[in-house]
Amino acid sequence: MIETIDFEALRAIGLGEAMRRQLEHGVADPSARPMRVVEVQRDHLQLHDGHGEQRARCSPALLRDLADGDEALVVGDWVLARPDPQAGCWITCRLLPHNRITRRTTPGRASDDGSRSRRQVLVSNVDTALLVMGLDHDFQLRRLERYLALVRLSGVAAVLVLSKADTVTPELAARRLAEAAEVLPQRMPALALDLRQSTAAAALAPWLQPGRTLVLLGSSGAGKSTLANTLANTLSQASLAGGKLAGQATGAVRADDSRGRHTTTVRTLLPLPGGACMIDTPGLRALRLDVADADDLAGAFDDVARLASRCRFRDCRHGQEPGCAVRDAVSGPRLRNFQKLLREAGRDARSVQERRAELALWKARTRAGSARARAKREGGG
Ligand SMILES: Nc1nc2c(ncn2[C@@H]2O[C@H](COP(=O)(O)OP(=O)(O)OP(=O)(O)O)[C@@H](O)[C@H]2O)c(=O)[nH]1
Ligand SMILES: [Mg+2]
Ligand SMILES: [Zn+2]
Repeated sequence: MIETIDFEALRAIGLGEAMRRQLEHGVADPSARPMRVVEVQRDHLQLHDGHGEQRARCSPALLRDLADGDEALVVGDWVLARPDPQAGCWITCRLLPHNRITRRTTPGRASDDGSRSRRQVLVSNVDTALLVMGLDHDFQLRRLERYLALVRLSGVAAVLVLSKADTVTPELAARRLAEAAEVLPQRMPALALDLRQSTAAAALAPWLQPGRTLVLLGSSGAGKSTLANTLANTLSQASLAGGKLAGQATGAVRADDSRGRHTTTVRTLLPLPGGACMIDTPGLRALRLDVADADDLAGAFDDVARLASRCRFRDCRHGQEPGCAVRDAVSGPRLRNFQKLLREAGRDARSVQERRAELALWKARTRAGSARARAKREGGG
């Protein structure tokens, strides 16, 4: 099986060392081939094998397995799939992702008390997240902190891309970069770019090595799809082989507040001509973090984490407590945002407990029900 795997082709859709090792060690099913999930639709998935895309469905056994762990296949996953003339492909196995970016969602009519929040994996197996934020009304440090926490939680490296640099003066762009640097973890790169120009591709070249997977994250209208298209176009002109252009739809933002119109509606993995690949995502309407406590926020709030060890009380919430080292050193808006994210986490933790309580109650009821049925049977028989 291993001799027949086209590792070179798989590299163009982001096969890195960790996945390669998994493939070399444990492919049990000789008729299955490794592929990557590039899109998830309601009734099927699109897979890529490094040469082209195929329609696929998940085998019932794998669906059951995933559902047992409250999971589903997501864009970026590596899978083994068996070709089938009728169904396109049957996915029989998912390789263990080496990272995943997750958030919490409150589906349906859920109220904002978090009682129905669920974990949702957005993408998996990513090397770099490009956090895209516009230099128009989209520029907002508190939202940036939220996105930073999202990616730091998953262990994915991030780069801040401030888009629409052409619409502001170089002085303003520089000031915004300096403001952003105040909330970025140390050594995290940040760039201000016009995403429609090939210069954007040149500036991002260090993260676009062959075999690398990037994901575009940011609010609607920030310029994610614009960047995907620029990279596809610029790189295909640069590479002799040429390549399929991304052709992601883009949409103008509202003039008064720069808000986007949610043009992109699904997450899609696009192989780029240079050998890297890019996952374009829809702007998230609401981003709830999947955090449990302050430790989970330490990646994005390293200053708070560092200073907290000097507070007088170990469980200091950096509110009115005496001897707080954080309150004096961290700016008010940043600290309030940290506390807000923590409160959300607390609500989610409670809702997990509530769900456990519900489950216990339900199990007890089922047990009581079957005990009653047994008693009836035995009594009647
Ligand atoms: N002037 C200028 N316009 C840009 C830049 N980047 C994006 N735009 C414009 O901003 C608008 C929104 O861009 P999109 O790429 O559709 O934004 P998106 O982040 O993909 O938005 P969703 O798909 O809705 O999440 C489009 O009209 C783009 O042409 C830039 O760097 N400079
Ligand atoms: Mg888009
Ligand atoms: Zn404190």
